[in-house]
Amino acid sequence: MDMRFPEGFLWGGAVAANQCEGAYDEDGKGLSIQDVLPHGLKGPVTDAPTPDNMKLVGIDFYHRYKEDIKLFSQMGFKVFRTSIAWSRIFPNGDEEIPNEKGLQFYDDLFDECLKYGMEPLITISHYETPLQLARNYNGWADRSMIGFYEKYVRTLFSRYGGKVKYWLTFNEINSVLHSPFMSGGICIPKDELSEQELYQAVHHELVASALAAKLAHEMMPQAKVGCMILSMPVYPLTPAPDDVIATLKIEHQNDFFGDVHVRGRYPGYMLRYFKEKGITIQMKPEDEEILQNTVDFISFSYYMSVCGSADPNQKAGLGNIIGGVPNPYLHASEWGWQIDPKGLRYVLNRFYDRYQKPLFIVENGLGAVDELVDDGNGSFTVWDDYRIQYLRDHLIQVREAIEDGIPVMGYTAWGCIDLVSASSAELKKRYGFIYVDRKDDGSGTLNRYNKKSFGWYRDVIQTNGKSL
Ligand code: BGP
Repeated sequence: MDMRFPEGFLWGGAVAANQCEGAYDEDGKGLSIQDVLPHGLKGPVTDAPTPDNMKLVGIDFYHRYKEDIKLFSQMGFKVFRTSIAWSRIFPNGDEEIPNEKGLQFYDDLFDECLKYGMEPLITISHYETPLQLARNYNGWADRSMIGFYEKYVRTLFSRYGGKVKYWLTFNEINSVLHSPFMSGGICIPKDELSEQELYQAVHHELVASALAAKLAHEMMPQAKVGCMILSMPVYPLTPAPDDVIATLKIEHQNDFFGDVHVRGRYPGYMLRYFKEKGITIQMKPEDEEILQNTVDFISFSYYMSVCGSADPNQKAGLGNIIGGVPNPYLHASEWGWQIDPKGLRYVLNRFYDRYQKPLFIVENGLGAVDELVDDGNGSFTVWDDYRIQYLRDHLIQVREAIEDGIPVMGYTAWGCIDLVSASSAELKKRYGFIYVDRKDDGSGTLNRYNKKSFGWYRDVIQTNGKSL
């Protein structure tokens, strides 16, 4: 098979503002929920930022973005995915006037990308709800969030419409079911939160997402808007029909989000679920119509697959926010995430069979402990052959899916530069092609070093996949 990818394939990398920018209180930025998460995510949120919170400094991307974008350009990135920190634009989330310094920062960042011919791919909300919206309104549990989000989105579209073509409405929108605080700013502890409240919050996000698609199409005719879904294929643990149906039900929990974004209405299996659970979603008369503003493409993260089983004794293993029963045929990463390259081909096929929309892989990668070593000539590097292996195996499956006839728009490797992990809030779980000298005790120069994978990815991009 010719390993070359289609012409114009958008190769690149992805980060999120809260995991790399740092500068948590600079230039008028307000606090976000990330600024009060405890170190290592162990324990309740803190009242105020504490110095052991790795996100406060991150990798100092806020001050070093020029150096970093230059390094990305040396790898030949065609696209760079990042998010906008909502609390830089509206520090409390609900003020009238946006913060000009925050707006200026992203103007400068996007200009820097465009200077190197790199398209910005922007996540509007990536686990960064302004803290005051969480504290005062309970985040997405409250309908007023739709209005605050709308205002934020209008501000972004009118300011950056000429610079940003690709927009994602919410990072991993389905994760709010599993991580209501981080994903939705909902302050009620998870075990006290009812499904009624949770699905009401989901409804608010879905309406907000559709509203963003509507506004984008009205305000920026050139723009393409995507939903962003945490994808995780679920295979039946056995061929027993009960396991197959149990698997279908787990899949439906995720399909629900893509279905609404693409079909513009609630699917029957969800209406049945709500009925059986006694859940009544409060809707405004206009909601049905708003939901019909569907997305142009589907983007997703992919790290692992899981199994589904009807047996309640099967225990869920570790995973990317959503866990699941481990697959006996797969090996796991150091963090217990089961590595399954073929699952990526499967997921691409499944999304396309279901929706016939272009697909964008906006997160994929291996989180690992890296060791920076002296190469003997006074320079330092990381020999991350394990990361190259992981990425190569997954990209081969992307190529297979393209061969299956799937329109894949692009691929942005997650954490293209080391950053603070979302699930563990630590820096020792590294994904990057670029090593950042910062440790979890806060020490380090913040200097950047290219890993072995840096040159490997540069060659992959340069040859459009042929060198894989
Ligand atoms: C996704 C998030 C990212 C990212 C990634 C890797 O769930 O969208 O923000 O961090 O997973 O996860 P982690 O950082 O927990 O290894």
